[in-house]
Amino acid sequence: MRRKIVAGNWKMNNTLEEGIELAGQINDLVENTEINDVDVVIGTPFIHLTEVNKVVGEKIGVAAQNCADEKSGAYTGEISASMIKSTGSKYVILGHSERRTYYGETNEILVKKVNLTLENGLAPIFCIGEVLEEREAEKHFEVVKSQIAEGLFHLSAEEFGKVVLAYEPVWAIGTGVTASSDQAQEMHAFIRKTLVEQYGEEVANNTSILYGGSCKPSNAKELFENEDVDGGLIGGASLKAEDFMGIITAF
Ligand code: 3PY
Repeated sequence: MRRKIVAGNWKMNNTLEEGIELAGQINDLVENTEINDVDVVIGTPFIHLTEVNKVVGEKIGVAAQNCADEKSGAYTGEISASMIKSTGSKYVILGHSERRTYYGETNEILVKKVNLTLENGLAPIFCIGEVLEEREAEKHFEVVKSQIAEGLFHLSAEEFGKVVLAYEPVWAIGTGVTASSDQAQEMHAFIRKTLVEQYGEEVANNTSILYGGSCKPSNAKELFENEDVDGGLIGGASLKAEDFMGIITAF
């Protein structure tokens, strides 16, 4: 059975001290709240990974927000998947629209990152999503399908089984606009159908597909009630422990 997952994406926020404090607050709330079988993940900047892994208990997994597209060597400023693994982290967020847009991350680069992530025993949280013009031109299904096919369909069914997908319509990121519950379900069902065609029913039914983009405590329940929405990738609302908990407990 697929897992329900609520993953925070802190983006480029929090000093080391602030990050440790926030992770501690989230951990306390998670430890002391009855949670309805949800995997909780915190996606931090690289500098936090080691310390946040020390602060959180078994109920929380830690994610990096990117990794290098090479194994090791003369790549100044880069952080490899094996380095991330060595911090005790379990996930890597890949292909976020901010990385695709601001850092020129192409599907070709993402294939290398996905492979290195999996080779190092980490689970990719692979982001996909269309921009507003693509939705207005009714190209959103086509765009999302090609992002998945070009970034992931080189994987075997067994490898794909370790991937978490996050559908984040770019027009809903940092804008305060959320996809309606129906829009989210429609796209998530389409994604699952695409996975059935490539990998069959079993793999598709076991894949967690998260929704991201202005997900907050006030709209999480409605989004998570959909059959094909298995949780959320949470931006701004993951920066306050209580808001983040409000989303985790929306299941
Ligand atoms: C958002 O909710 O804004 C995100 O980008 C989550 O990744």
